Amino acid sequence: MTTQTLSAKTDHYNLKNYDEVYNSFQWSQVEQNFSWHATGLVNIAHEAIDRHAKTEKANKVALYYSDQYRKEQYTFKEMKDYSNKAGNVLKNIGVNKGNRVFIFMPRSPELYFVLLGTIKLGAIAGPLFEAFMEGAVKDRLEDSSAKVLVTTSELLKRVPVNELPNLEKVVIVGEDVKEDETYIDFTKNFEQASATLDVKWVDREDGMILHYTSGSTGKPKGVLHVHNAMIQHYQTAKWVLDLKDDDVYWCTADPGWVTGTTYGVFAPWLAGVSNVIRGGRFSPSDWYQTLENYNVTVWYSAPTAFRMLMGAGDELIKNYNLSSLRHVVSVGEPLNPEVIRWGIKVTNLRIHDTWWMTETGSQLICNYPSMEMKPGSMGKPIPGVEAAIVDDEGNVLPPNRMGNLAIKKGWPSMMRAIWNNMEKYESYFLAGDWYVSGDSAYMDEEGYFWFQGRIDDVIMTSGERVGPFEIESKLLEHPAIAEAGVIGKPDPVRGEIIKAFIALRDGYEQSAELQEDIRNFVKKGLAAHAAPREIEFKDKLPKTRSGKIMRRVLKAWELDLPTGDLSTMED
Ligand code: 6R9
Repeated sequence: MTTQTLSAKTDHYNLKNYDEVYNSFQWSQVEQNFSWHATGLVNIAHEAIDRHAKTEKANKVALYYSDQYRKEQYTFKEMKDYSNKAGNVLKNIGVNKGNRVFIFMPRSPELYFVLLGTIKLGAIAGPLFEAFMEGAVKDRLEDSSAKVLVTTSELLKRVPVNELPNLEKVVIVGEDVKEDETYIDFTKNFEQASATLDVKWVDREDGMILHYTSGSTGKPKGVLHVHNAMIQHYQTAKWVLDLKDDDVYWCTADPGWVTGTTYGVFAPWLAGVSNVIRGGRFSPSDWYQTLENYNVTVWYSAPTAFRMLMGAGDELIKNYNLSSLRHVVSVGEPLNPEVIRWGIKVTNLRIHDTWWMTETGSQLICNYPSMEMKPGSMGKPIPGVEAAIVDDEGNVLPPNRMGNLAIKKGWPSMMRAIWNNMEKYESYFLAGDWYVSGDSAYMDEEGYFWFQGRIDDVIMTSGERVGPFEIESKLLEHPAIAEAGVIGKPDPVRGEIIKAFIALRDGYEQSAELQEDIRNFVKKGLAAHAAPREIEFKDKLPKTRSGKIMRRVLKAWELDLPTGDLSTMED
């Protein structure tokens, strides 16, 4: 265990006295900021955008958007008008409170207008990664009974519209869209739409966003978040992102990942700051240029990106002026101490780790700017949140004992349902009271939490959370494959790479050509990032008596580790 600490100058940060605030804080103190205080009803999109359009912030830039082809900016007033227009496009085709509207498109200003417009109608937005292939798209639209999909002409090829009976309308963002009963031209309708919209006032417990996330067993789960989450989005923007009025903030995440909505949309705009969104692919020079061009002050990214920037070399970064940066934050995977050291070397800033999950809706355990930092530790729970290490019965373990990282139920942004599967939802809670994260960790004597790994087998590759089951299911659709088991294999750059163990059907011979064919099959059927980089052929795979593939055994073989208890293993 490393106890090396890095201290901060605390005077100018938002959460100056963590211990004092932790001991006295109540979430009700934050609630006073929002409109439900007066009316009992609320809408997170109104609070994030429209509220500021009525103040001196109306002409402040809310969104700085850029990609390879576009460079645009929008004030809070313009964001209000354009999200109203997008809302009207959806309202005119019958979108109502509670309907699921899925958004399957690359980052663009329109994506953000549509997301906000959907939520303004009281409907539930379902953002999807543009990398998804047909099977992945279908699973999610089917499970959620989506009524409307907003996509581009390009991505429409991956939407099996005829196999989705609940899907009533497909809104296409693009040129020369042929309209009929099903297909709607976004651009034409957006131009004609009114910029005035009656925001639907909803209960704070009403749903607003549905993020699908992978588990190690079963299909991807729809994690439902409600408007009430805004309390924590807002407060963590202050405490953890340390956002202040004159900040220019950049969160690099795509809205297909919860980080790209909670911290790419809601948190910065609830806090009323200028938000940078960069479309297109990762490229080190592009990213440094983005930081320089917009004079970004607060930057939220992920260890995989930091590691790739590190890999691009310290010479490259010297070509850019990053002197505007004052606070750097990380999420998604454990933040390696070497990365923190690199950050200090090249920017003179500490990178602050934050731990949370799709299911938790916002940050829970963090390194605050005002806190002494222990590199390699995730930090401490935010005020208003109780975290502990518990055993499998829910008993709290003493310091330095590894166990289940658990959170006392009831923080404002906690998920409220797994769509269509309340049994799964209930299974997250031990003894009714502790939310069990599925991560293992320990807490030291000073209350710092140290991440150890996933208890189940979910793979984190380049910051994407990939469930082995989804990949295995796809592999089994390949005519040559009898059995497949997928694991994450540690990789210094990507966190993990995907390795597949495959047993072939009779009559098929292993070959390099077949490996390539299998890889392409997953690429086309699921997503490029889900395709196994390594494939190994086996006569058969280790399985439990109930037929579950034992990935931990595959992993142990691969890494030459002890296999652990094999009592449930089939013969
Ligand atoms: C926001 C997000 C959640 C899982 C989580 C854990 C891993 C996230 C981490 C971290 C170590 C951190 N994770 N942050 N592990 N240190 N700071 O990532 O949501 O995609 O649902 O993933 O990611 O394993 O349980 P999600």
